[in-house]
Amino acid sequence: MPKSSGVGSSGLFTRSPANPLLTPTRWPYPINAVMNAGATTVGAETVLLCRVEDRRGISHLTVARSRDGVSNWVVDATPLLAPDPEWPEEAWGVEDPRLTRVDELDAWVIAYTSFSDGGPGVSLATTQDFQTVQRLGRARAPEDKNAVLLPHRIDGHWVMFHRPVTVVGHRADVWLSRSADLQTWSAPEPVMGARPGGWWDAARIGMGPPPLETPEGWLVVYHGVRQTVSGALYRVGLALLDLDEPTTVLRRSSEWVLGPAEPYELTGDVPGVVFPCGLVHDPATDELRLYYGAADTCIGMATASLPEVLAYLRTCTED
Ligand code: BMA
Repeated sequence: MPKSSGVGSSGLFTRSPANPLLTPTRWPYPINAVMNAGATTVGAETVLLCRVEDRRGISHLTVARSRDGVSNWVVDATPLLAPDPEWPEEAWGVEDPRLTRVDELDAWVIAYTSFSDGGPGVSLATTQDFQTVQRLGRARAPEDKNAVLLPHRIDGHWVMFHRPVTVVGHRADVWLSRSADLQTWSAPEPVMGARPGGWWDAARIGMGPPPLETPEGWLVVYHGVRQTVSGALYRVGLALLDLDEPTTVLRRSSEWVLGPAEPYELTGDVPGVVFPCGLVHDPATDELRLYYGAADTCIGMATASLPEVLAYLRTCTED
């Protein structure tokens, strides 16, 4: 048995009894699906930036707000970010946003997938109020997605994790690139790879929400994919990266900590998917709230205790 199996990897996260928190039927305008939301807090409110798939199959990003991060969601009547003809790389949609609060910019950076006939690539935008956005443009050319920015510079450079698909070998691993200005990015450096063979995260992996800074390292929540005869299974794993050198993996869960099990995770447009893009840490209670897309159809949330998550990771090895 793997070393980490005895310490409750399966009990670390608890689904909200209110799941699914957001569904297509409670949207203020007709849509096909709502999923994969970035998350943050603005004052006393939790803000989700939701990926909304319209009834053409094209995605845009719309804000939903709640006082407790669980109930009474108020959904904006119009998108915050929708494909714009001035940005042809978004022609087939904008997807899977991740939100990073960046105090140096007095703004949130939105890292999202911009999709067009060139394939999916990484784009960045900023917002100061979740009412207007300023696009920074394409940061990584196709095929690349699952980008997240760290909240502050390391050694003078912004650090962005992302998931290019390599031309040779067709691998889909997590890499990072650095930038002095959020415009020009360095050549990618490898961080964490899909595991081989029969592992739950063998087909491909990608960052979930932006890593959370903890005294023990950057806490990473990532998705891992297993290819099966009936399609892909998307599950969630954990890792810790070195605070000063985030290409260094200190710990990585051998087991997944959340996988599709509930009806709303097993039934939908893409069955068998939990896909986290948002993480909120409450410093008062040390509770983590993980927001995830379920079956590419609705949004779920699961809670965990940060001290318990870190205690679990201490029992894991680096690979
Ligand atoms: C990934 C992304 C996600 C999606 C997932 C499961 O490649 O495109 O947006 O939730 O597949 O379909």
